[in-house]
Amino acid sequence: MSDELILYAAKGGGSAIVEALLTLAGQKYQVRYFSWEQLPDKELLAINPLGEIPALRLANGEILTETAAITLWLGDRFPSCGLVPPADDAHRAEFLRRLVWLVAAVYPTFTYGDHPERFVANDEGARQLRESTEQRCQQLWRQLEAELDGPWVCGNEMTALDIFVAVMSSWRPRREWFARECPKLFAIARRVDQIETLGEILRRNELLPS
Ligand SMILES: N[C@@H](CCC(=O)N[C@@H](CS)C(=O)NCC(=O)O)C(=O)O
Repeated sequence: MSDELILYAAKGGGSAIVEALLTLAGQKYQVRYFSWEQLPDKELLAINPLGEIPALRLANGEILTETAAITLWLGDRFPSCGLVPPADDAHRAEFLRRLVWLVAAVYPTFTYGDHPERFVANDEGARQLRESTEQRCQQLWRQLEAELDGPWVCGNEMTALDIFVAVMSSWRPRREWFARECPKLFAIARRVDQIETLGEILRRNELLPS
């Protein structure tokens, strides 16, 4: 068994967040990309019964899924990388609240909006679900935009949450909408793009033009 971390991924998906976090944590990893047409893939279903990326195979063979869990695991394992504010940090509670909010409120708008046909019986229902999840997604981003009071999502230091924003703002309604409607989030995403190693990952994931 490989003692290297293996990331199960799909280009442009939430696995791009984990690629960036592993890179910032200075960890070597292999990436196995599935094509979107392949999903849900048999091999991936055996790794993650939800059939979702990202999934991370740890050196001991254990599988870690869920972006928030992977983020917190990285923070515990590599505390000096600054991705997760430590327990006694003034921004810890805000970090935890926003991390869970991103995966529990924003991410599901894509779960239902990307594949509405899985959840409703007919085309009209699918169209409505796609439309309502897109509205909800925009409303949530506006909420975060209104709350922000620092250069980064959690104050003066970049954290893992800024990486979430850079990747997720490349999804619907996409960066042009953020530039217009959520300029603070857009500025955060642009600063992340400009970090050389992260810009490379975003380009590899086709989230930024190459
Ligand atoms: N709760 C999961 C959500 C992961 C997720 O929704 N992944 C999407 C791609 S970004 C996926 O694998 N979609 C493929 C499918 O549902 O078939 C997390 O936070 O990691």
